[in-house]
Amino acid sequence: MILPVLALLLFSCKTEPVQQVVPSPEQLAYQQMEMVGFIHFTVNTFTDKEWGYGDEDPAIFNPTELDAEQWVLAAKAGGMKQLILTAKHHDGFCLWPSAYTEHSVKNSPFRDGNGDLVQEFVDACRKHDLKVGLYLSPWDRNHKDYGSSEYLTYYRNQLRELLTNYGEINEIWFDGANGGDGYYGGANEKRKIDRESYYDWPTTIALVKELQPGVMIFSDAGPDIRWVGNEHGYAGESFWSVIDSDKLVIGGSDSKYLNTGDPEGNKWIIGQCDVSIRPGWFYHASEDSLVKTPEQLMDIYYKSVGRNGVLLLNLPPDRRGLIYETDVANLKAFKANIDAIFTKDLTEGTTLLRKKSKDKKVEVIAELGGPKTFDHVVLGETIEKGQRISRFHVEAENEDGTWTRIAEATTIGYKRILKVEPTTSSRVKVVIEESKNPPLISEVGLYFSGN
Ligand code: FUL
Repeated sequence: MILPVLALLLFSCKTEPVQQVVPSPEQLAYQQMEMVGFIHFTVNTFTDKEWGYGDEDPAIFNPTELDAEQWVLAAKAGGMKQLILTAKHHDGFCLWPSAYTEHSVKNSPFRDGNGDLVQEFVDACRKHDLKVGLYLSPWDRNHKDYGSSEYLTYYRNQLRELLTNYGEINEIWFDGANGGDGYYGGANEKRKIDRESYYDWPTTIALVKELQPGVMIFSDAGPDIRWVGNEHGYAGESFWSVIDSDKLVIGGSDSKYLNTGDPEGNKWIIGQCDVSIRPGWFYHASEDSLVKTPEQLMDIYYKSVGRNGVLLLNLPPDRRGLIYETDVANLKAFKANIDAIFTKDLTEGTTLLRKKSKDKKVEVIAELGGPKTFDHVVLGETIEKGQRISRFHVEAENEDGTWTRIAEATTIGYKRILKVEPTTSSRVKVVIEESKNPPLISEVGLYFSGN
């Protein structure tokens, strides 16, 4: 049951002793999407590689049945609210006919060299009401100037193209892989860059926000959305949306730190849990039998969305330019599973009591009006007011009036999903043990997977 914010404020409107970092309205809306999708597609799909060297002949980019609407419909059926396309991966090949390079779709057989896959992607997303994100790899193993300041001009020119020619773009994704060997216009050498200074990120970020004021920027360091430090889709068991931005560097942040966040941090930066539905980010026929099962995807869901993160699930199209049948089927089964569990909230229409225990702990008690059986507890904080709770537990009342502890954890944030042993009870209590400021619970839900 969702609790009205006003009642909660009245309940706990004492002094606010500690400064509270809060999300922007845009971040709040982003978090509410819960699941977004990734599309990794480029020359790698045709060379069977994960990282192209940069010397690929554009002629190999030849999807025979490409249909961006099929991607969008699959993602939508899987519960995703946005898709992010690799407009350019590390190999430098551009899926749009950039005016600044010949290394693009314009020199490929795709749509006889007249294609623009970014446009097709954007059109398909808009047609079916998905938000649009673009990935523009800062590392470019094709470009001759990579490593010098000229490349930064090239990179920003490309951002300008992507952020002015395709209408509203909702997210820009800057990955952190950087520098190393590559083709570099034929030099075939190793190029090292200084992660802290080379890209002059503040200038690029300002440009992005100037061109698209509403856009959300992802990187290891935000400013709006951050990496969670692994590519398994797992947020930390304790997971703060707040983090100290001074400790973060794009492409050089401590992955353990990213995986927990920091209640003492100075910025709200949403944690985005990226993972591929296959072992690789790009499609490889050899991995057709290794597509994650609905059960594996569920496990990821609990460890991402269920721990206050946003899940970013990659669905790589194959050489036809279509998301492979197994991937689509498993994705749909995953979503059906989520729907089956989380459709009927057993607290709906019942009373939630808020009180303080004898030892001054805030308790929220759900009166279920008779015994109900559940095996999932879903909690949420009123994150508009910040993420506050750092320890809590859940108890269920027994028939004889005693209480049994059924779950305990640390952070809640936007959403915390706890799987518990099947429990039958008429009253369930959430006890907040530690909280930075007065705790504000916005949601208590109880669900049963055995319906
Ligand atoms: C990383 C890249 O190196 C991988 O190829 C992939 O794109 C992943 C999502 O980000 O930084």
